Parts: sequence; structure tokens; C-alpha cells
Amino acid sequence: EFKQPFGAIKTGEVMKVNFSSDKENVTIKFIIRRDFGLRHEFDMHPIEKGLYSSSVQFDVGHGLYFYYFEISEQSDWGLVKHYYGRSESGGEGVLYISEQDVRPFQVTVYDKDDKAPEWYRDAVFYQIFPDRFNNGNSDGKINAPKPNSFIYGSHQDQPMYVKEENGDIARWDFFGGNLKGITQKIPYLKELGVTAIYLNPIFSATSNHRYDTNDYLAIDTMLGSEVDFKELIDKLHENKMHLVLDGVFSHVGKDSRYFNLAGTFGSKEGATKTPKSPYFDWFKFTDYPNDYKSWWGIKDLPEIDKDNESFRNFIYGEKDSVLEKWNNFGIDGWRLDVADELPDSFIRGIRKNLNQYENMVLIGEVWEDASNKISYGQRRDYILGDSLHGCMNYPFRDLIIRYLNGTIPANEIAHQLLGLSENYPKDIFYNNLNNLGTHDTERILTMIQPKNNDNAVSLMFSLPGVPCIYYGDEAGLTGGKDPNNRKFFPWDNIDPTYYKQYQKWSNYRTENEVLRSGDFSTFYCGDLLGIIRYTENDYFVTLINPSDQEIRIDFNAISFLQNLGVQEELKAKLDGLQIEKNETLFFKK
Ligand code: ARE
Repeated sequence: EFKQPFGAIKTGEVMKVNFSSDKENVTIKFIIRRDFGLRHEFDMHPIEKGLYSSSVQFDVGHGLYFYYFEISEQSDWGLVKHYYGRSESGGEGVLYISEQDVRPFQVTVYDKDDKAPEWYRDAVFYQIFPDRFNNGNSDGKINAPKPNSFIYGSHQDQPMYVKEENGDIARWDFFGGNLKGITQKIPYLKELGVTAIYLNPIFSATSNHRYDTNDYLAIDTMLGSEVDFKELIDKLHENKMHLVLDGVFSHVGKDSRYFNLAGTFGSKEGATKTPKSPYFDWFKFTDYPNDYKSWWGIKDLPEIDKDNESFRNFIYGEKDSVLEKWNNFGIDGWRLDVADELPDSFIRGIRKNLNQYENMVLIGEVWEDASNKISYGQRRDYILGDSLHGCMNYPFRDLIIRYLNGTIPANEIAHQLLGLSENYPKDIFYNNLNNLGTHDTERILTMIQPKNNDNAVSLMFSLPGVPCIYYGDEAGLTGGKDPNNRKFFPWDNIDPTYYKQYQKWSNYRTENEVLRSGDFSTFYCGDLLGIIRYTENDYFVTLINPSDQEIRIDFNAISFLQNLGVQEELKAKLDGLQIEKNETLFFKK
């Protein structure tokens, strides 16, 4: 089976499929359906002996399509039918006996190319959880501690919150990182090779993670002032660095002014105080004012009705909106919290707002393959044009960890990586924000053996997309699930081994255009995974050996998953090459 062009297809384009069969007396049908909708079948025409062909033009708008083949064979037993679809692991196709069981191949049809701003595509990102990075006050004191908070010294590893019986949070702990602290560390970040920062939420909130917004228009006083914020942005820009903020618009905090503020002169009361509150319709009360819909049932986070026009206008309207305020401070983009739970039209409204500015990026938080995710009973169209530029790439992280731990073999990760690259529109694939861990996952050093850390970093930086280092990973921080993955940065104990691994790859990326924009393919040879990035006149090859034995490459044993122009050229370089145990080897043209 052979399809052209490779990967996702733009609306209007023609897709050609060839199918080869060495059997005589067969007829082949190409069967395609539009997502859950209509099914078409085409008779495939023999174009030479054993080779059948068909084509289809996608002129009915963006969406997902699925296809497979029906092979009918005249045999002594009568007419026998088989179905050819993709295998479970996403590798080569396989034959199925019944049409009901066949796993079809996916084709994503998208509206238009959507390159994220150049600064973004070229960036090396660094994610900062603001309370845990650095305290920039000269006396080391914490700005305006919150009434119900508990302050820890900077290196302790403690539980993040104390819960009461009924599940309410009685007390939050804070370490006192702040905006000034980040500004002070710009030279450190530059030295590491970082060119952009993604900050977890910074607006006024009750908890230390600040996903429970109290006021979208105010910086949390514990983090600093608007002056501090402006200074951070200006200093970053002076250093040719960029800043992306976390936009948490699916819910607010239960102490939020929109939800709970008692009436004072000149202010607007919160929704729970009076049904006349201008915010009353933002929420979904089930038993006013005591019970309401909340995010994943967590009462701390009352959910917002994102179809509400006044809320939409407040978030992304043309005047005095939340986006306008912070965009005008000079930020460079947003990461959308729980993008998969926001209506498509809401995300498009945000994108439209950002399009008024030059060079703003919009990244969505989606955990799965974003090309075929179903949420709220609907297929989403947030990566098919005019919506998200890209997504946080958790599927990569997942594959990297499973491969380095020996849970999946090299051939499977090779196929799966290539499969993802086929499912996403090309630009989106290159716009994705790749990570080895975030504030929501276990840290990479806790997930793999430390001796494989260089392999993990090499993989993140060799794959298409924008790499994002989770603060402290380069210092050697470990930590399991939230809150242990949010320890304070160990400023006086940075592990030089890990630091150098990240620094080395940050520089390779910045120095080698081919690592940023080159085409991508994978190959494998035993336990060894190869990543090729290539352009017409350049290439960069990364070879990963996660095993405890060295691997010597026998060129004839390599399986390339695509036929590449550079393949022949690579032959001489690859044959006989030895890759030491748990090591990465790379070479350039
Ligand atoms: C914390 C604890 C919880 C506890 C809760 C209430 O972690 O165990 O029940 O407090 O006491 C923020 C904080 C969290 C906090 C949470 C609620 O950062 O520390 O939880 O608020 O107060 C899913 C969502 C995804 C979401 C993750 C966490 O799809 O959108 O879960 N991520 C965002 C942010 C978080 C943030 C919120 C959302 C809420 O990045 O930091 O939490 O604003 C699978 C699924 C995913 C799932 C993922 C992780 O792979 O496919 O859908 O993500 O696992 O569970």
C-alpha cells in the first residue's frame, strides 16, 4: 500500500493510493469514509501487473477520513474477501478477515498551512512553575504571603496542600518564587541555550499553582507587581527571548471575584452573592448558591460556561479584555489550559484576537494525538486551521519513556513516531511543544534510568517540534506525581552532567537549521532507533541505543520506513558504526 502525498492532506488536494498484490484473479476496492459519515468505494485499476491504483479528491472541507482496501479473490472455495488496514501498533498494514474488524488508515484533511511565528518554531523553551523557581527579593522574604498559606524553606520536599475531611483545601504551601527572581535568572537561562519561557499561571489566585484564578486582570501580589512583569518582558526581549503565558479559561477559583466577591462600593458582586451579579450566567449552578458544576468535580474550580457571550467578550473581546490587557504588555503568546475542554468556536475567537498582533503563538494543552481526539462526543477541529498553532506533545513523551525503558521495541517507536507525523498537518507537527515532563507529570529522571537521560534529551531535541525543558530537569531534579514534581529549583546543587546534556542540545538546535525545520523520518536496527532530519542539501542523524549492550550497525539490517533521497549517502556512514550502551551518537552531513 502506498499513498501520495505523505501525511495529512490539504482540502482540495488529490490523494493517490497504490496497492500491490502478487495474486492472480483478484479485484481490489479502495474504501474510504468520512469520519463517522458516508462511505465510498472505488474499484482500483490495474496499472501494471500486480499493481492497482485509485485516487480521490478532498473537496468537501476539513475533517478526518479513514480508508482501507478490500481484496476479493476467486478461489476453489468461491469468492473470498480480505480487508487490508493498519496494524494495531501502527506499523505496516495487515490483512483482516472481516470488514468489521479492520483498523482503517487515517487521513487528516486540513484547511491551510499554519506556520507558527518564526521565533517560536526556532525556540528552545523553558517551563517555569513560578512559585518554585527563584525568589528575587534581596532579603529573600516572600511578598505578601496569603492568609491560609504555609511557607517552606527553599529546599524542602513537602506535600503541597493539607486537605480537610470534606476534600476542601485547608492550607497551601508556598516557596516564594517570584517574577523578579525569574528576571534575575535570565543570564542563567541564556547560558543554558534557552530562547523562550512558558510560565504557569501568574494571575491572582489562592493556590500555589494558580489554576484557580481570582482575578484575570491582576498579577498575583505574591509574584510581584505589573512593574515587575513589564520588567521581565522587557529584559527577555532585550535578550531576544520570548514569553508565553498560561491561559486558564475553563474555570476560575472558588474565591474568585467573579464567583464569590461580596458587594463593596464600586465593585461588581460575585455570582454566588446575588443572581443579579453580572457574572451569574457565567456559571452553571445546580443548587444556587451552594452547588455548581466544577472542573472534574473539584469544587475549588467552578466551571465557566464558555458559550456565554459576556464571558467570551471579557476574555477575548476587542476592548478591555483579558487578552488585550496582557497582549499589550508585550507577551508573545498563550498556552491554553484544557484546550480539549474548550469549545472549538471559543478557541477560534482567541486565535482571531491573537492574529491582530504580529508573531503571537497559541498552543493548546491536549494529552493525546490531537488529530483524532473526541471530546464532548465530538471530533475536534482545533488543529485543522484558524485555531491552535500546535499542542503540548505528550504522545512523544510517552513513546520516549516506553522505548527507553524497554517497554516498546525500536521498530514500534519508529513506526509510531512516523504515524504521528502522518496524522498531524505538517505545520502543526512542527509547531507542537515537545516535553519530557511538565508540572502535571512525573519528572523524566524519575521515569527512566539516569544513564538514559542523554538519550531522552537527544530524542526530544532531534524530533520535529519545539523542545521545552521543564525547570530543574537540567539540574537533576527528580519527583513523582504532582506535587513532588514541583520542588524548588536547587540553585546551589546543579548537577553538571544533566546541565551539559541540555546545554549541548540547545546549542545544536540553534546552530543547525536542519534540526529545526528539516524533514523527518525514522529507521531502526535491532534495539537502535535512528532519527533523520534532512533538507535537500543537509542532514542530521541521531542514533539512540537504550540497551545495556553496544550496537554495531549492519547496513543491510536497517529498516528505513520511507524511501529517502539521502538514504544511499548514509549507507557509507552507517555501516559498521558502533554505538556504545545507553548512548546517543549523531552525525551531520
Ligand atoms: C491537585 C491534585 C489532585 C487533587 C486536586 C484537588 O493534583 O490530585 O485532586 O489538586 O485537591 C491544577 C493544579 C493541580 C490540581 C488541579 C485541581 O496544577 O495540582 O490538582 O488544578 O485543583 C487532565 C486534564 C488536563 C489537566 C490534568 C491535570 O485533561 O487538562 O488532568 N491539566 C491542566 C493543568 C493543571 C491544572 C488543571 C488543568 C486545572 O496543566 O496543572 O491542575 O486547571 C491522562 C489524560 C489527561 C489527564 C492526564 C493527567 O493522560 O488523558 O486528560 O489530564 O492524564 O491526569
